[in-house]
Amino acid sequence: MFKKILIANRGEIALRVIRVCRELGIKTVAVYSEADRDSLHVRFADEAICIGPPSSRESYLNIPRIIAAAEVTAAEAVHPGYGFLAENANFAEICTSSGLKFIGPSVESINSMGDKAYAKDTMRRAEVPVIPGSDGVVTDLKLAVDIAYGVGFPVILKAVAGGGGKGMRIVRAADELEKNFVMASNEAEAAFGNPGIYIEKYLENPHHIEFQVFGDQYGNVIHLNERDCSIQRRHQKLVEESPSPFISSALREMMGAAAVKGARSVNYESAGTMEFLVDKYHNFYFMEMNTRIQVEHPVTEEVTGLDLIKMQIEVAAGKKLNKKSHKPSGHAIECRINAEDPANNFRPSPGEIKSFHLPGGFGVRVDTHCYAGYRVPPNYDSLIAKLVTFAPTREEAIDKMASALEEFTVEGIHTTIPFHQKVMKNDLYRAGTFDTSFIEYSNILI
Ligand code: MV4
Repeated sequence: MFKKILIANRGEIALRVIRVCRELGIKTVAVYSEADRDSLHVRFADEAICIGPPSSRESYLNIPRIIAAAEVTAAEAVHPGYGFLAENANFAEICTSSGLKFIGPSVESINSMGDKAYAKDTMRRAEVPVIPGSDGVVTDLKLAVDIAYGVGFPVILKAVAGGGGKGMRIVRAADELEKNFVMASNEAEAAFGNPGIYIEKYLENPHHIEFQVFGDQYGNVIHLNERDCSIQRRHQKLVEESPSPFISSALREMMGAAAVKGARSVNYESAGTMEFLVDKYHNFYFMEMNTRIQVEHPVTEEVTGLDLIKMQIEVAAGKKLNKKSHKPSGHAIECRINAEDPANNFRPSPGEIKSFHLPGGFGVRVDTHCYAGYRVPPNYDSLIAKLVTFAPTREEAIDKMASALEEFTVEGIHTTIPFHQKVMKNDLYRAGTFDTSFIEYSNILI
């Protein structure tokens, strides 16, 4: 086992990793920006190194500084958390060539999923259903028109270097294709330094259902069922749950088998997520693969009883996956508590938290790095806490969440708590009849 791990991240995920390391008797090194001097990850780690000014680009994305911090502290491995450098193949490669174990998938796996069109081709070859559309990147307009007529309008244009909704355009008729194709390509070039665009049939109001997968260094790959992440706003997930109220056990089995087949085809090691869109007819299609631990991983931990961060560290150290079937049970829901004002278009609301009271009790979990007196910096992601409830049934998990939200008090800044209270009371949500357009048609923001 590793003796010392550097955590190349901040916030609740840095704390989450530090806690597991302590349980395993592993020493920890925190890195932090000047904006995070008073953060708990700095205080809870055995050692902490300042890696630069507040801007992410100069701190949490600063590869030479992070590698230097690992070298001076003699860390043996790096946990990247999520966001920042977690899916940066260049960072994983530099870790490896510096003699540091990158706690995540191989450079090859990250690369094979980083280009979204190539990832789709890879999955198609592995016989995982993919959304109908172009084979890879589309370079000229004439081909784009042919593909669009082939799959039928509407179509969606996506950046091969994008993901998570950035740089997408929906095209409803042939005469809109040319200008959108040119604009999408220009935007992709500006945003990602890669003008590549691919085309898909646009699915109306799909469900976003993702499968947690896990691989070890010996070719074993398992899945740990799904998370339904359909409740999103502008491609930011707000509520996640497992199991999905939309899929049958038969569909779950088919999607799980496809997720494992896809992950195995890229020799996947560590925690990963196969994202699928599911249409109203229950057809499922691979969309992208996230080659990292995700924000919403606690939902899966609650229903499986497995510690996914601990598993990542153990697998990275060469441990074999336990393949005996994990039988998920019960229902888990996560609400993302962000420092944002839901009454004002989810405008960021950084600043000092004056008072902070956490809910608790049986089946209630809170992952947070915040405390009374903590100043939420304006420089990073606005997530301040993940509130997770677990109960035998979905209805009980929702009721427990409503109660926990009631108890959760944050003063000094705005949070998404009032929004989540409305969701938990919403009839469509409670009935389990929601898809990715829920926020629009539920009128929940009005
Ligand atoms: C789609 C789609 C419909 N059809 N692709 C949004 C995030 C990005 N990863 C892909 N996204 C979508 N891709 C096809 N072919 C609809 C969305 C989409 C969406 C997906 C998941 C969760 C919320 C969403 C909200 C709007 C659009």
